[in-house]
Amino acid sequence: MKNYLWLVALGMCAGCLHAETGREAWLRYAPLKDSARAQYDTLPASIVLLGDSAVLSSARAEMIRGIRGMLGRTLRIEKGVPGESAIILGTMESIKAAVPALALPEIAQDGFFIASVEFGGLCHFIIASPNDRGALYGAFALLGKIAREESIAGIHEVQQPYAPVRWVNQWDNLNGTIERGYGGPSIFFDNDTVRADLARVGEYGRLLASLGIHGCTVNNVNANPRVIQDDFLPQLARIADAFRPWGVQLAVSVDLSSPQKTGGLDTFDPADPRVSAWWRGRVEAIYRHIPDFGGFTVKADSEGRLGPSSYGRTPADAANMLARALRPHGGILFYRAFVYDHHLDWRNPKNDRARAAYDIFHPLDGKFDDNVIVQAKHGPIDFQAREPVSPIFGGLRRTNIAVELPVMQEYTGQQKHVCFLMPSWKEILGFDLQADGPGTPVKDILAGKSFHRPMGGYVGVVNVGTDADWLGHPMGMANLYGFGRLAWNPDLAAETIANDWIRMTFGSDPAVAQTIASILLTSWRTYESYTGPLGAQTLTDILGSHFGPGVEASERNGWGQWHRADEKGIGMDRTVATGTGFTGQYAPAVARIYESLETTPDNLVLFFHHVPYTHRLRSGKSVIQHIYDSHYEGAERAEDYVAQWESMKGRIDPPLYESILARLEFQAGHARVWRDAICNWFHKMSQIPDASGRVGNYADRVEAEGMVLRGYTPLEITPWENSSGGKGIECRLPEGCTASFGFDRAAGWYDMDVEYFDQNNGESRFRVFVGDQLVDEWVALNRLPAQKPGGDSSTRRRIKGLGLRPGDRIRIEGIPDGEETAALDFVSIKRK
Ligand code: GCV
Repeated sequence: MKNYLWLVALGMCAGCLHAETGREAWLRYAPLKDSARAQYDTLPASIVLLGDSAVLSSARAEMIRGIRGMLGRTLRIEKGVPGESAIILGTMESIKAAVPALALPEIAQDGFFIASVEFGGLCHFIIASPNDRGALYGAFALLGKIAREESIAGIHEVQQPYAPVRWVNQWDNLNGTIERGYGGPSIFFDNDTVRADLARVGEYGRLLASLGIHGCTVNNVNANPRVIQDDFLPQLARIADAFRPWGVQLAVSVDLSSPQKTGGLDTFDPADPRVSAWWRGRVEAIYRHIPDFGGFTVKADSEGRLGPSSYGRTPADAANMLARALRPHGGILFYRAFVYDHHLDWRNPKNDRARAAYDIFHPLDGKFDDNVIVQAKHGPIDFQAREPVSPIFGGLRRTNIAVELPVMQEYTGQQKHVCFLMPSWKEILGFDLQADGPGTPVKDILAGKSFHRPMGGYVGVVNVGTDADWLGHPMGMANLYGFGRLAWNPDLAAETIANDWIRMTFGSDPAVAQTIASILLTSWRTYESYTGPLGAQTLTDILGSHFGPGVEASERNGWGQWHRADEKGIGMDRTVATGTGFTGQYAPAVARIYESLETTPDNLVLFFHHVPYTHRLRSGKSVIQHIYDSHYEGAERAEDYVAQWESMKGRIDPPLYESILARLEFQAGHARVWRDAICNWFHKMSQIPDASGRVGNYADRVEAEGMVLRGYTPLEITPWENSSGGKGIECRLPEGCTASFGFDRAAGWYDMDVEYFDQNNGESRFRVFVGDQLVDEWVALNRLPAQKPGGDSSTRRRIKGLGLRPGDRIRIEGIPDGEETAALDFVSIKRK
C-alpha cells in the first residue's frame, strides 16, 4: 500500500514537472522519440563560436539548450575550430577568416547560411550570417528543423528575410495595464515604473528572435510623455539590456505634445526650432543610456491625441522633425497612418472614415525623410474581421511603408475565441494593388521591392502579458508565431505555418496535428461568419470592449465605422459614382472591381455597396438569408471545435488539454450569443423570415424571466438583442436567489445549457439541482471585458448527460458577489 501511494505521488509530481503552461511557446525543445532522434546522430559533438557578442553568445547557448532538450546531448564548447567535426557559428567574416578555403554565398543582412560542409577531411556544420543576429536566426532555424523532425542531412540552405523591417508593438501603459491586452498585466511596467524583475522580457526577446523579429516598441501608442523623461531613461535602459542578447532593439511611442506637456515650452509646433531642439536633446539623452535604441512610434491627430494639425502642419513636418533628431544615431521613426476624425457627421452620406489615411498621406508622398516609415493598419478602418486592403499601400510610392497587423485579435475574439489570422493575412499580403498594372502585391510594396524603397515591412501589435501563456489563450500564440514567419517569408502557406507551430508547440502526434490544424485553418472564416459577414465589419460594441455583439454601436456616431443598416438594406456606398468615392483611391484595375456591384466579391459587398436585404449575392443567396445562414453555420462550426478537441483527450498534456477545452466551450457558447443577437436584430429590422425557420424559434429554451423566481427579479438587457427575449433576471440578495421550472418533456438523456452573465466585477456562485440532487456548481470566474449583463458577459455552462423525466423540477441557485448579480438569461435543454 505504502509503495503504491509513493508511486502515485511520484506520478503526480512528474506530471507537475512537465505540466505545460505555454510559457515556452514553440521553443519547448521537448525530447524527441528515439526513432526520430536517430537521424541526428551524425550531428557534431562540439560547437565553436567565432565572435564574442552577446547576440552570438545567445546563439551558442540556444544551440546547447536545444540540442540538450531534444537530443539529450550536451555540446562541448570549443574555442577554435577543433580537429573533429563541429558546429561552427559566426559571422561570414569571422568564418572566412578562420577557414579561408570555404566558399560562402552572398547573403543580405539578417539572412543566414546553414550547411554541412567538408574541410580538413571532416564534416562540419556551418551557421553563418553577415551580422550577429542573422547567426542567431540561423541557430533558431536549425533547432526548429530538429524540433519538427526534418532532415538536416547534407543541408545547404540560405534564408533571407523578404522585408528589412520586422517589428512588434506593445500597447503597455506605464501603470502596468495594457490597452487591448488580453494576457494579463504588462511584463515591462508596473505602477509607473519599469518592473524590477524583467525575466519575462528576456523570454519575450528570445521568442521574438526565434522569428527574426528585431524591434519592439514597448509602450502604448497613446503615449505617456513620462516615458522619455530623464528619471525614466535608466529604467528603459534595463528593458533594452534584457532585449539586447536577442538582437531586439528597444523603441518607445512618444507623445508629440511632450515639449509643451512636460518640456517647459509653450508650444509643440514641429516647425518651431525650439521644439526640434528639445527633441534633439531628448534623443541624445536616450542614446546616452541606450546606444542601440531603435526609434520612436508616433500616433498623432488621432482619437484625441494632439498632432501637427494643431499648428496647420502635416504628418510629414512632424515625422521629419523627429526623424532628423534620430538620424545621427541610426534611429527610425514610425509615423502611424491611423489618422482620422472621430467626430465625423454620420448624417452626411459622403463622409467616410475609410478615406482618411489615403486623403491625408497620399498628398505627402515623397515628403518623408528616408528614416521615416509610415505604419498603416492593413485595412482602411481598424483591424476588422474583414476589410479590403488599405489603398494607402498603393498610394505611397516615394515613402517607406510598413503594415500593422493585429496579433492581439482586438476585433477577432480577443484570444477568447480561436481565430488564426494567417489565412486573412495571406490574402492581404498577396493582394495585387495593380499600382502599375498587375504585379504589385502588398508583400512586394512592404519589402520595398515594388517602388525601390530602402526600408519597409511589418509591425505586429502583440500585447503579451504576464499570463503564463503570454496571450491568454494557448492558441493565440499561433498568431504571433505566424506573424513572425510571414514577416520573414510572406510566401509561406498558412498550412505550413500552422503545421510548424503545432509540431513545435504540441509535439508530433499526427492526430493532434490534424485536429489542431483543422481548427486553426478554418477559425478565421468561422469567426467572421458568426460576427460580421459580407464585409459589414465586426458588428461589435465599437464604443466599448470590441468583444461581444453590438449591431448598432457603430451607427449614428462620429467614429465612422458605419454599416448603415436600416429597415430596407445595409452597407456603405463607397463608390465614386454615387457614394463616398473611396473606391477611387485604388488603381483603376482594382477600383473597377469594387465600383461595380456585379464584380465586388460577396465577402466585401457591404463594405462597398448599400443594397436591399433582398439583393441576390453572386452566390445566388439573398443578403438577409446569407446573414442568417452564415451565423448559424459559424456557430455550428464553433460547436464542432469542442467535439474535435474532445477527441484529443489523452493525447495532450492534461492541464493544457483542459484549459483549451474550457476556452473552446466558451467560444462555442459565445458564438451562439453572437448568432442570436445578429440574426434577431436583422430579423426584426428587415421583417424577412429565415427560410429555414431557425431565427426567433428556440423550442428547447426556458427563459429565466419565465421561471418561478424566489429573490430573482427580471432585468431589461441593453441592447435587447444581446440576450434571449431581451430580458434576463438578477439577484440582489446577498444570501442568494433561486429560479426553477418543471421539466415536461419525454424521459431521456439531455444536455442542459445554463446561460448566465459573467462580469469582471464579482464572482457569483451557481448551483443547479434536479429535484434535490445537486448536478452542477460553479463560480463565474472567466476574465471577460464586462461590467454588466449583456453580450460581453453572456456565458454558457453546459451540463452534459442529464437523465431527466417529466415532472422533474430544475432549480438554479445564484449567489451574487460584488457588482455581479448572478444574472441568468435562459436554460436550454437538448436531447443527447
Ligand atoms: C491604442 C483602436 C483601438 C484603440 C487603439 C487604436 C489605435 O481605436 O480601439 O485602443 O489605441 O485603435 O490603433 O491607435
